[in-house]
Amino acid sequence: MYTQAMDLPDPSAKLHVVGQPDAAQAEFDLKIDADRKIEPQDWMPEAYRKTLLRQISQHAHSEIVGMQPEGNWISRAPSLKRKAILLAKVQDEGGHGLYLYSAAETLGQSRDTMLEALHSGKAKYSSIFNYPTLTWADVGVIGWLVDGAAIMNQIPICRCSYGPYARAMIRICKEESFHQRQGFESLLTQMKGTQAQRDMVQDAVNRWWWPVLAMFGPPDADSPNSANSMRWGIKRISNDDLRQKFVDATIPQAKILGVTVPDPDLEWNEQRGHYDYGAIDWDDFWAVVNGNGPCNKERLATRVKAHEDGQWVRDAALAHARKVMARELKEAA
Ligand code: BYC
Repeated sequence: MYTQAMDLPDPSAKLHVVGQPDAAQAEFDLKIDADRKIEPQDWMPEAYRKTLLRQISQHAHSEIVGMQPEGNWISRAPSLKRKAILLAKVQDEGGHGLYLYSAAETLGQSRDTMLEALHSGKAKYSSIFNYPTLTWADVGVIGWLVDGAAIMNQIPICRCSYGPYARAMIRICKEESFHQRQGFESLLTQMKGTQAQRDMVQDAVNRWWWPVLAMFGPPDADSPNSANSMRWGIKRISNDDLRQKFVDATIPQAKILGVTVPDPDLEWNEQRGHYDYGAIDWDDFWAVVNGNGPCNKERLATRVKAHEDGQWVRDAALAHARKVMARELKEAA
């Protein structure tokens, strides 16, 4: 899928001078205007490449760190069926991270460099994974709300102008759709159980609702990257519009489940044809993004330890690959 990364860039790209219209820039603009894909071997403006690299690597980190809150519950899942589903889901998230690191590598940055940025705390990952999973209901709520928000945000990325990112997102979205449904089904089962189970689900919804709404990113007016990303077809729908679509799609589902969301200002607005919702605590969001959420330190420490503990696997895989290559060279000689 990503063999394009092996292609050499067009040497004429070096002739491009930022800010001066030239043939490469004109061709790029033409492709963007015609909604055609930009591929790794194509010339692209440096700012486009940087924006993609930033978003795709952050997205990859989110998938990998996102394995932790639910991974915590694999050994405590209440039945074999739930354990098998959760194992598959967490494994899927790991796979998403790998497709996305591969897509980011086509932009000329090594995976080691990206991982170093994550492990040193320099790179961002989604705010949502810095909250704790206190009960089994949290696992269902992550599937229903977090993966639900992820699908809403990621379906438009299937049409992103950068080919490798758009293609990776198609498979990711199919899997996210299963994740969302399994979360909803798990919660539906719990809501048909005892009063204690229903209370546990409601408590989890109360804790996750606002962080999930914030997950779509700052309001459009405070989103510095949106203008370029929209112009370049990286983002297709704005942060606020996606958030609104998510609220509108989710409230009817909450009614089916029999839960409420912790927002006294939530109200259907007949005139707008949308739900109005209350103010998001952006100070809390930025505190979490800047490393001061409830679990930031724990998540990063766990990730770094997993990477270090896995060094022997990477060493063994490399040693094996070297042996295979040496054998093939010997046979070919
Ligand atoms: N958390 O200008 P803006 C999953 C940052 S994985 C942290 O609007 P942009 C799953 C933003 O990076 C879900 N930081 O930015 C996995 C920027 O800072 P920098 C992850 C955030 O990029 C396992 C600054 O705020 N999804 O679904 O235009 C289990 C200003 O924002 C957040 C993706 O990564 C945040 N929530 O828009 C279950 C999707 N929001 O970089 C589920 C791909 C904003 O300038 N990413 N920031 O220093 C995107 O669609 C966009 O990057 C965003 C932000 C909508 C997130």
